[in-house]
Amino acid sequence: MKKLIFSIALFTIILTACNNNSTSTAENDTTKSDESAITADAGTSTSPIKGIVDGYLQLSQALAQDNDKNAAEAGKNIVATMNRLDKSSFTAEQTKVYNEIEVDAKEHAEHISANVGNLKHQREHFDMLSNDVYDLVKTFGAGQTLYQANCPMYNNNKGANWLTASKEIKNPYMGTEMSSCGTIKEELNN
Ligand SMILES: [Cu+2]
Repeated sequence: MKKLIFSIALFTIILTACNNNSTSTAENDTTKSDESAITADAGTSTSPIKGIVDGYLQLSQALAQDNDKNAAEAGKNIVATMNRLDKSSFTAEQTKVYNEIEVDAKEHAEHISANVGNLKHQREHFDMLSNDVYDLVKTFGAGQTLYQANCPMYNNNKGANWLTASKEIKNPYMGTEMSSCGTIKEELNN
């Protein structure tokens, strides 16, 4: 009897875990479509750097999948977004931080877009771009929860950071070869 109760308890836990998963996925989906609706309308209530963050997350996902072409496409999107960014609503502090990273971040995104066939070089620029985007998110907020993750092995164990919207590690530096390598360092809740 004890055994049976234990089994039921365990089964319930598993069920609950699965339910949680599906609920959060559904929630994410809803959030996503809501956000795009807002962007299509006016974009006033979203973070001013939302386009950059979206392009960055798209880039990270492409690198995690060893997809150099999609990475290049995402790099191009980041440059385009930055070129048409409306800075008129920035605060003094936001303007200062944005001006500090603007040229640098654009250059990294451009190199990533120009290096189809060279994932290694795309990842070198992604490493530096990640620091720029981190500074932006810290200053502007991303309008969504992001996490800073760390890969200890990249660049001969010098390590590198990246930003992710999910706690589940999909390593953009090691790619499919070592997809789950890395840890979450910080939650950026804004
Ligand atoms: Cu380069």
